[in-house]
Amino acid sequence: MNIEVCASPDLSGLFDLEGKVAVVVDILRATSCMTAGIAEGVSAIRPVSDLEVCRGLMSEDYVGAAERNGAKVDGFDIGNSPFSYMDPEMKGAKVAVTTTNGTVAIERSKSAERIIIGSFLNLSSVASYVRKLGLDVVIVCAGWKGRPNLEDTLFAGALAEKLAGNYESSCDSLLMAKVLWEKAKLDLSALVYKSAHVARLKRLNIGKDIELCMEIDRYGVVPEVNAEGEIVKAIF
Ligand code: 3SL
Repeated sequence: MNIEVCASPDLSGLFDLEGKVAVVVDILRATSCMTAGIAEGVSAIRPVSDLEVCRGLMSEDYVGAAERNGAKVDGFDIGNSPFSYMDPEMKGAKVAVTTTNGTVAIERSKSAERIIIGSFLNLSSVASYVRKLGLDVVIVCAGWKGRPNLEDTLFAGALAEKLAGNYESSCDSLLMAKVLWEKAKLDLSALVYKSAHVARLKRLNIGKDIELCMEIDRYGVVPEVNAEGEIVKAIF
């Protein structure tokens, strides 16, 4: 099987996702929120890229989650903190979510055979599930407004390491991700704390969110987009 990395949603047109599994990643923080939410009992998450579509879903019994440029959008129930998704009151809830980059990356992955949600929080489970699916893989990084970013690229390297032996590749983005991961893995936070997005988020005082998003294998779940376009817990 083959594995590639799409370093930003703006590059997705260069990848043929048909018949493949897209592993979408937005470490800070969208896919970490989705992983934590599904693991802690949120029943389904509907990702949408449009703010007004998301607002409309709030009248259909969805909890509305919206973030732009890191901040919660006025008028929505929650923003984009994993701790909001982990709130015991969210057990059984359905969430409609829109974020600056993460939900765009999911939207751009629509032509894939399967879309699964990756984060450091569920790294090993994603690797096991991907191996079980036995399809070619494209890791779709959310990046930041069309640019690649450090933390999603690191995840791509970490997942590639877990899949080594089963997958081959001639993708330089994957090679770069693996080299970066190899250098950073012993002290992941030290490097991520130098990233542009951590600097951007500093004004929001969300150090505890960042720490949580760096935890490896806190959860054993794999969120997956189902036929209705909702993210639910994959059964495997
Ligand atoms: O861009 C996104 O989708 C968000 O995850 C960004 S933030 O972590 O909420 O700033």
